[in-house]
Amino acid sequence: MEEENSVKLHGVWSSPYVLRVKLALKIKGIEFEYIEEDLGNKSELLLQYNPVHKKVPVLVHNGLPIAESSVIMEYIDEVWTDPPYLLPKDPYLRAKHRFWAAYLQQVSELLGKSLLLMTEGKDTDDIVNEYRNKMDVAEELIKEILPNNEIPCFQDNIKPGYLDIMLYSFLGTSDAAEELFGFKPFTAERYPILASWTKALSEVPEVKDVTPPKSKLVELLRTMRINYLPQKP
Ligand SMILES: N[C@@H](CCC(=O)N[C@@H](CS)C(=O)NCC(=O)O)C(=O)O
Repeated sequence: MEEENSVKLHGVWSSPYVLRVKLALKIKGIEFEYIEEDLGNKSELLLQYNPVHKKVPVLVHNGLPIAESSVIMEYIDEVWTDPPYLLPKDPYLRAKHRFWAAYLQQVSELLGKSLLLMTEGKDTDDIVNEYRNKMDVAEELIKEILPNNEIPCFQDNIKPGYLDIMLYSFLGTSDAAEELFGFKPFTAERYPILASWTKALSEVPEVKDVTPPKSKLVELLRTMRINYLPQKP
């Protein structure tokens, strides 16, 4: 039988989706046991807990599995009701944060596809353009939810929240791509708000604590590239 208040997270260290859940747990101050999965040889437990997608992250709370990073973050905020809150209490602001989080999710998928194509040595011009156009819109319009147009926009100005986590989970580790491909996912010149927001997040102790080291990510991308391009190590 599961002990009361047991919190387990199945993940892989390099996953931006798993990073979201680690950040949410750390920020809320929730103790958890972390189980590193091998996606090439998924554990029976992972397949049992997430039979639909068979993906990480999966959070297991008192024996009950929850899948999908956004769903998990909302669950955490609803179950652990003490502050800091991940989502604003005001319904309109909460809707706005969810709206922008969904938008950032689309942007992060474009970045993920761009990096995958780079890893495979394929042409990325179209997808990178699409990514940058969406980033331009975020840079221009996301300030509607920044209190007094100020950065950082941490939830309640105390700790990073849901939207901060969504932003950081794809921009916070993107400098690994720069080192390997010479591709800059964002620059302070073109995206001053998003860049200073990401930088502010990277300095928060809980965030530093769970961000994978850049050198390890670069190594992983390098290995993936070698596997895709065996003739060009
Ligand atoms: N929409 C999911 C995406 C999770 C996801 O793509 N996880 C990847 C690791 S980054 C995975 O488990 N991949 C295993 C597979 O595709 O078989 C979420 O937000 O949690």
